[in-house]
Amino acid sequence: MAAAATTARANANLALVKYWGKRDPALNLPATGSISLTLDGLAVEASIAFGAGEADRFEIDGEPARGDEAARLGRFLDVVRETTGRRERAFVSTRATVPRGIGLASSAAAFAALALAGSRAAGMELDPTALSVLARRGSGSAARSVFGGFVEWRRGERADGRDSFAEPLAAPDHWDVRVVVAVTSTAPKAVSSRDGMARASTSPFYPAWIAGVEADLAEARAAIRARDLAALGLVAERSALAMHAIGLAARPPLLYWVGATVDCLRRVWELRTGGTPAFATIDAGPQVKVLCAPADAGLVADALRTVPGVARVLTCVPGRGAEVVA
Ligand code: 2P0
Repeated sequence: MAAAATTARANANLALVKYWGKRDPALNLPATGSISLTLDGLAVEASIAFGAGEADRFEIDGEPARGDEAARLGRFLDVVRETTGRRERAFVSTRATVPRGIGLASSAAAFAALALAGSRAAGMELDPTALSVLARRGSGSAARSVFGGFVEWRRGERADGRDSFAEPLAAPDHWDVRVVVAVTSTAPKAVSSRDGMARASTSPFYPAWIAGVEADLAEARAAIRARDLAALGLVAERSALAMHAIGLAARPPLLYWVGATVDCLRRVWELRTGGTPAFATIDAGPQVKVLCAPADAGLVADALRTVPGVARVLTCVPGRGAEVVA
């Protein structure tokens, strides 16, 4: 008989110092450390029930998962079984609170929720470090979404990845900041993060990126500790632009931006020139995310809304880590 499902929820996270490239693609071991902020509301709920039939079944947003997505969920379920010792087949479903494929409903939230739901459904209470290691196997950035607030994912040195997990740097209530997100395109992205990262190694700029990340991490940690928005904003903007510069010089080139991405970036720089501390970051897609103070979020949102091509603007606050909800 099928066991009752366990459901967990996790939020997406925004990388302030980016994860871009792997030292081991099979285990999602990163080439460098990274630092993120977990964002409230950009959540995925995942349910897992073991003993649910002859074969694994997967559902995403109410539809049966197919092809690559089903295969990826199946591989992750195998990792959950390997970690917990459960052997039965399972029914897995995920539901995002934001539209998929626009660079916001991330695999980070999904695999952090799946790691928690899967381990609990299997009867295991993993400590946060082990949970982060498990989530990382589904998607690298999911290691960070296990935790709320400001989070650092350590690169680790071991070949088996046991020392490559995330840790909280500061709780969500340590520092009240806002992230204003400008959605510039709702088209599914042409190149996945996974493929984009693989291509990064063909760029002559990649070694320079690797060489600079430790200094960025140290600056970001100090800025978070001191609640220094300008210091954190500048390092986050620099990390994002350097990550995208790697792609421009890759072979073949990789550019995630659309025209409105550039216009939003310029609008943020104009705001700064005008005295509003606002700082842009961009992930593996065309959306622009702007870090600012709560008092400036309305002004920043209004400024981005008037950029031609911006379909939607939403404002996020720091969010909690993964939690069991049922
Ligand atoms: C990050 N990104 O640090 C970086 C910046 C996108 C740009 O982590 O292959 O979905 O599953 O480990 O975690 C997105 O990549 O990639 C990502 P996999 P993931 O947030």
